[in-house]
This record gives sequence, structure tokens and C-alpha cells, in this order.
Amino acid sequence: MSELMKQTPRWAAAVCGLVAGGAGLAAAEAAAVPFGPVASPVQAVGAATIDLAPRPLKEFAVAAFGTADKVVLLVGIGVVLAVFAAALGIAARGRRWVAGTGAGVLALVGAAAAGTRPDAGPLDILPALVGGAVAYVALVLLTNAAAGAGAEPDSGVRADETGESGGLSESGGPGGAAVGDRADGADEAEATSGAPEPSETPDRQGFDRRRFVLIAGAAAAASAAVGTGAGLYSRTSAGGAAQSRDFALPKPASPAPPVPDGADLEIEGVESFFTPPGEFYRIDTALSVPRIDATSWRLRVHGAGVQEREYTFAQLLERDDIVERDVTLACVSNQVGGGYIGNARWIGVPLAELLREAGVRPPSEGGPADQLVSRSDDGMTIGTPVETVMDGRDAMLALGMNGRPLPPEHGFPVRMVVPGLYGYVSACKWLTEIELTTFDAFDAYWVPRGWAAKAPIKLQSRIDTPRDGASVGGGGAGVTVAGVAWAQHVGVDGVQVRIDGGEWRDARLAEEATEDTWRQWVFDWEDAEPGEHTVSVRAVGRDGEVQTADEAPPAPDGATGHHTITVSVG
Ligand SMILES: Nc1nc2c(c(=O)[nH]1)N[C@H]1C(S)=C(S)[C@@H](COP(=O)(O)O)O[C@H]1N2
Ligand SMILES: [Mo]
Repeated sequence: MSELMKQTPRWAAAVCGLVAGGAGLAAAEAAAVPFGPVASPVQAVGAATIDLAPRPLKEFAVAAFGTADKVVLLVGIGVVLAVFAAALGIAARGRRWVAGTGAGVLALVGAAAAGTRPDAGPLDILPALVGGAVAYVALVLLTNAAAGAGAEPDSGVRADETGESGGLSESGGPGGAAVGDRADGADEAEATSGAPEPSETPDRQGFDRRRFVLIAGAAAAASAAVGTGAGLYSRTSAGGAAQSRDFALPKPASPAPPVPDGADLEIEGVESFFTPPGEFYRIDTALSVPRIDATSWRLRVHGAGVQEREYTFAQLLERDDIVERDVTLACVSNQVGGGYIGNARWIGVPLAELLREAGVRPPSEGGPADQLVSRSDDGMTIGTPVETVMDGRDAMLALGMNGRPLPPEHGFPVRMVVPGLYGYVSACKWLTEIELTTFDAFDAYWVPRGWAAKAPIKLQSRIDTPRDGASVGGGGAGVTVAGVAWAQHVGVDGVQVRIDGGEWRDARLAEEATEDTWRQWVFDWEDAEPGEHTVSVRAVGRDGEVQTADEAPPAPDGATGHHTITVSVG
């Protein structure tokens, strides 16, 4: 029997492995549906990879792929899985224990990743185990089908396996569909195994190419259907959760100060003062956006010097101290000249007020905690200085963005916003917990990964137009150079432009909205001569700081240097 199965062509054995891997994956995804996205073994392995990846790799991924880094990661996992599955198919010809070991390894990797996610429950390992069992059964059946004849599987073992996975995924709702399809496959395989046994040239006669392609194709199609269905289902249904669209935002007791005319210069190519919804950068470690039911959401506030409290979403919405503010968020990973920055109108609960209610005092008033640790639904931890949060700036628990409840990808139902601090030390999305502690006692997520525990946003400026490398028509008409500059919670008092390393010349500043928002600027380069030129920009802060030319990478606490572009004037 083993001999016979080893005659299966390598390509067919590889296809067996691939299809079985796909079937296992589809079954796992289907079984994960009732447990939510964390339980999806692929998502979990991806998330674990993100957490375990060394900093340079992560930086490379963000730099090279930007916000597509997660897609690239998932594709990468898919490729690794496919190679493994194909190799397993070849190695498992006639050796059921190899199939079992290979599928077991995959199941264990998936289960380990899913079970160790910070937001994992004990049941979250089930989908990976279901997937492994289905992959094993599918591989054995397909290999038998490919071998054509005589490969009567040990029916006892197989019945057990099929029965077991059926039981598991029945409890997992739609997961049952995957097993049903696989059971059909079993029937077909058995029919195949009843075929007359070839004797002399088993690989020629024993391998019925057409039949194999049909069976494998049917199994692949069924897996694809189940997997896609499961993916779509878990993406579109939030399990009846109360979502963004179900809430009206409260009227702020303190509305945002009006944005002065002239804060937006409306120059073509310059990012608008308010970042258009949908264009706001998104940076987080969440492979799938947490879908939180706002009606069961709670915020727990506890720790050193706090009378422990819990808030519901409704309680936050009903407060009479709601504020509305324009704040420019920025990511520490932003390269000089990069786009990981955006400006929005936020509405929310003043964080300092809420903390005072719970008895919190900043260190300057003798409070025992100097670090506020915010935790998210997906296990992120972010550390913020208590002193900063309570120094009078508009730190808030944001409930809304640009006049609407927070979009899921920006933290629904509640996130933090603290003017002047990079996102990774302030802007916790999908917030569920606030703990008052010390910087000595706790390192937040990014700190052991090589990023600074404290990170105020650095003075920066960017040229939006012309684009680097652009050819601009001169013709004596001059060239408009324009962009944005920021120094959140300090304010921008000047922007200067330098051509070809010459003198710094003042740009014209747009009206300032607030010191917490970025500021546009424009420079009319009237004496632009034809030819290649470099154009640099620097900002001056209200505190007198002049933006440094020293070039520093984003890690550990934010990039510095002048944004410099090359243009060719025609
Ligand atoms: N839960 C959670 N919150 C998070 C993060 C994260 O990975 N998980 N990333 C932070 C970082 S690094 C930044 S820059 C901001 C980005 O917020 P945005 O995606 O809404 O632009 O969110 C912060 N909040
Ligand atoms: Mo960030």
C-alpha cells in the first residue's frame, strides 16, 4: 500500500498538500467565526509575528510597505504555509504519520499563537485544532484518492478524526459546513478506493489524473467557498454589536474654537487643514480591527492613588463637560517628509477632569503615580506621563472624530488623544482600561522593543508641493513652494525655506488655528532659475527652537532633519 502511494506523482502529492492545507485553513477560519477575529489562527500568527519581530524588521516593514505592511505580512504567511503544505503533501505519500505530524505542527503553531494573544480566551485555541484535524483528514483522503486504488484507509482512525472535528465545529456554528464538505470528500475518496486495483504499473494505471483533478478541484473549491464565506461573515457582522452608526454624539459644552479663515491656504498639492476622513493615517498592531459592542463596553480606572471606577459608554456620552478640539496626531514612525500625521476635530471627555473625579493627583501635587497606562481591547499598552495629561492641555477620551463617532479603525468606541505626544505614548485606541502606576514599575508595549518611554512630538515641517523630483514650469512666473509645519502644544512661529543651500528665507504662515494643530505655509520662489535645485524647509517653534538639521531615524523617539526635495525648473 505504501509503495503504491509513493507512486503518486510529486506534483499531485504537492497538490494534495496544498488543497489539504487550504481545507484546514478554511475550517479553522470558519470555526473561528463565533470566537471573533483573535481566534483566527492566521490573524493570530500574524499578530504574534508582529509582536515578536525585531525592531529593525518592523521599521523596515513600515517604511517599505507603509500602511500596507499588514497585507504584506498576511501574504507572507500564506506563502510560507503554501510551501509547507506542498512539501508535506510530497513527504506524506504513503506515510500517514508524516501527514499527522505536519498537520499537528501547523495546529500547534496556530493554537499557540491564538492562545497567547493578550485578549485570548481558553477556547481561542479550538479553531487551530479543528483546522489541523481537517487538514490531516483531507490530506489522508486526497493522498488515497491520488494513489487511486488499494489505499483503503484505516477506517477506524478516520472515523474518529472526522467525528472529532465534526463535533468541535458543530459547537462552532458555521464551522460545521466545512466538515460537511470534507465528509463528502471522504465518500468520494472511498469510492475511489473501491476502484479495481492496478498491479504492474501502478503509477501509470493507478493514477487517474482526471479523477484526481476533479476531486482535488472540488475540495479546493469547497474550501475556498467556506473560507471566503467565513472571512466575509466575520468582517461584515459585528455579532449584533452596537456600532458607530448607532450613536449620536453629544453637544459639546465647550465647542472647538472656530478655525480662522486663512488657516487653510487651499493650495493645490498641500494636504488640507482637516485631513479628509478616509485619508487619515492608520498605525496599529491590530491585524483585524477590533469590533467592540459599545453597549457592553466598560472603562476601568484603577491603580495607585485612585478610587477605582468603571464607566459605561452611555455615562461618558451623558457627561456635561464634553469638549471639542482640533488636534493634529502624529506617529513616531513618521520619516522626515512622511505622511503619518493627520489633523481632525475630536470630541470627548476631558481626561484630567475624569482623573480628578477618581482622586488622581499629578506628581507635582504629591500623587503617587507618574505613569498613566492605557490598555486596549486588543492588548496594546501605552504609557503617558500623568503630569502631562493633567497640565491643562486638552487631553481627552475621544468619542468622536470629525463630527461622527470614532470609525472602528480609529478606536471605536473610545480612544485617548493627548496634544503634543506621539501616538504610541498617548493615543490608545479601543481603550478599555486606565491604570495609574509608575514608569519604574511598568514598561508599555513599545518600550522593551526599543522605543522611548516618553516621547513629545518633535518640531517638524514638510514640503507638500512641489513633489520631490517634480519638473516645474518656471517661465519667469515663479514656483509656489508650500506645505505644513507642526509643533503640537508649542505652536509654530516661523517657517523658512532654503534653495540650494543658500540663505534661509521666511515663508508666509497660514493663520494659526491652535497651538495643537499643524500650520500651513507658502513660499513664493520668484527667482527660480531653470535647472535642478534642492529645496529645504525648517520650522521655528514658539519657544524659539529652530528645527534641527541633524538627521535622526524614527527610533527611539522621532525622526529629525530637514525635509529636502529636488526639483527641476523648466
Ligand atoms: N490599541 C492600539 N492603540 C494605538 C496603537 C495600537 O497599535 N493599538 N497605535 C498607536 C500609534 S503608534 C499611533 S501613531 C496612533 C495612530 O492612530 P490612528 O491610527 O487613529 O491614526 O494610535 C496609537 N494607538
Ligand atoms: Mo505611531
